[in-house]
Amino acid sequence: VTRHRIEDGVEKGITSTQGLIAQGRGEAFDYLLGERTIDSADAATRAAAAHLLLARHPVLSVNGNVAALCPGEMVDLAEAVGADLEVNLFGRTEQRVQAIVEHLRDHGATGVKGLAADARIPNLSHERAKVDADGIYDADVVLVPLEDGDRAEALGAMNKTEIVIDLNPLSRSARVAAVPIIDNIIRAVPNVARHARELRESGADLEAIVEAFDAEATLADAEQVIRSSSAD
Ligand code: PTJ
Repeated sequence: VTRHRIEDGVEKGITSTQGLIAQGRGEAFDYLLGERTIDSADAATRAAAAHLLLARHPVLSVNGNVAALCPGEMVDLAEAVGADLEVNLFGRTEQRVQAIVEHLRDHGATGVKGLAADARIPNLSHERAKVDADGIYDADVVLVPLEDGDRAEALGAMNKTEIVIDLNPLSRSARVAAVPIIDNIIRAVPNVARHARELRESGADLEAIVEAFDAEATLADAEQVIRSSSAD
């Protein structure tokens, strides 16, 4: 099913051909993780939900793979935590940004950012650095799923709290994240939204959840599960 979504994404001009390679990489890691949400990833999604709820201005970054795989789930998460959605592409073309904005609108999004591109992430090459001044540039907490390492590092250098969803615990983006979620985006995004709603309803101590989270232990646990390819 996910492969067909990515194929459709390429056909509709939403997903890049590089996105096909990223999908294959992701599938390999998901297979090694047992195609399930391991306990440490679930704890990370809960910490991510706490960060997003505490944020002054949370933004969820959407690329061509994310738009093809889980557009409705991203719209729902944005609603659950009061975040903006912003299209931010590695291989940016105005046409592809427009196609993704329209695709997200078809899935219920209003006010998707990314078209203005009136600010720049410092220390990144021109096209990839384009962001909205009142979007990612202004955000304090950014969700950057299926991300390339350079941009993740540059966003981190802007002192933003980064939440990364990536099936590879050794990827540079996962390693620079305040909260790395080592899980398939298809499972992780609805999971973050569910945790956010539960945390809000229960009046949980969000700061304590953020404080207690250990990114290094999360990465080490996922790596250990992959290396042993056994239950966590
Ligand atoms: O749409 P664009 O132009 O912004 O380009 C997007 C891609 C994904 C092509 C670009 O960001 C890229 O090249 O990414 P990388 O460097 O291939 O990294 C993608 C990471 O996401 C890899 O570590 C994959 O293992 C991981 N990944 C792939 N599919 C999934 C995934 N992680 C979680 N869930 C998935 N379904």
